Amino acid sequence: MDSHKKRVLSGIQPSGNLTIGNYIGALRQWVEEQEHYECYFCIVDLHAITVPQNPVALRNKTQEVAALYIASGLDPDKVTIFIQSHVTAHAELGWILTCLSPLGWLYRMTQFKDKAAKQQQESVGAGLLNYPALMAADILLYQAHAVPVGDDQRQHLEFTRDLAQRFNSLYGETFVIPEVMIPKAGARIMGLDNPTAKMSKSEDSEYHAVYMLDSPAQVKKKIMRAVTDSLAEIRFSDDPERAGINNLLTIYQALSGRTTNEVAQQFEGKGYGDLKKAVVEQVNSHLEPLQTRYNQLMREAGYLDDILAKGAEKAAETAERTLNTVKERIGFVPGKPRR
Ligand code: ATP
Ligand code: LTN
Repeated sequence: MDSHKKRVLSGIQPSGNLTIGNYIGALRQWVEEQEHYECYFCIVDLHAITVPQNPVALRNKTQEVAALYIASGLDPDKVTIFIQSHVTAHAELGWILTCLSPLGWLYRMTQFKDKAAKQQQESVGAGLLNYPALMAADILLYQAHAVPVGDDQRQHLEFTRDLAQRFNSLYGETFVIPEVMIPKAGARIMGLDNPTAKMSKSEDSEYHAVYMLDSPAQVKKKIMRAVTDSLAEIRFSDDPERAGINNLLTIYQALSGRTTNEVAQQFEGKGYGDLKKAVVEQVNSHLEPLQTRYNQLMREAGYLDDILAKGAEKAAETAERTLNTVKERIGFVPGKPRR
């Protein structure tokens, strides 16, 4: 890996089946970036347990997400892929940054408010509130210059930048201040059953999301049932009443790589059924080759474990360097950590 390249870090939680929102908003841009940056991509299991998880499902999903990274086109010879909990520096810096995070900043996070509202108040874990400090640790450990994420993560990136600046001004220049990198098309794919809410992998209603491992028939069924409106006009719009059609157009545009104008022209005067069929074709033509690679990977016993072991080793080397500097700056006595 070329050490003169700028660094990128990002991650996805193994908290369910990856959706085409994760693919369009995150994974697809990572595949582009691997050519231009020194990249670190992790599967953030420590973040996943900020809400309750079934242990067996968590283990399976963690491996599945790793395989989907590679099936989407990430090349393990070019990028470092690892499981967050395999690199203990994340939990360590996460704690240090938790101690530096003002409660006011944490309570302001919309993801915390949304996710806390979905649980019984007494069962909301403290980890859900501290989530952004751990995310900041993920990013700052690698001195990442850029963080490619969907639009919903913008606020967490602002938090990371503010916290890094706070640390730097208290203890001296230590962290690179990272930039957020949001895709131009498809930064916020909405739920098919409710196009005013973000498509999310931990939403379990049947017609909410297209999953990356859905069969062509499932994709078709879900998209043909997507909520639209009765206005019978296909155009991009930010009118909430037209959110369903806007979402389908956005998915089509992001996957086809066409411009907004090209897509608008293509569907002018067409019916909603035509648009839905075109979206089904686009989605399936992306997912089919990806699923073939996924199935091959899952058959090669040991291949994935090997990549993840090498990835953790490389990641730990980079992360430890930053962590040691941080420990020294805040006044910890140097010593060899014991496990
Ligand atoms: P959960 O529902 O478990 O919180 P999620 O589906 O929101 O999960 P994350 O693991 O939180 O997924 O996000 C992984 C990456 O995918 C992030 O960069 C996030 O911004 C992006 N992403 C998630 N959902 C969408 C979406 N609907 N549209 C665009 N990008 C998305
Ligand atoms: N919070 C992110 C997942 C995440 C992440 C990160 C993304 C955890 N650590 C570091 C980018 C960089 C989410 O998508 N919900």
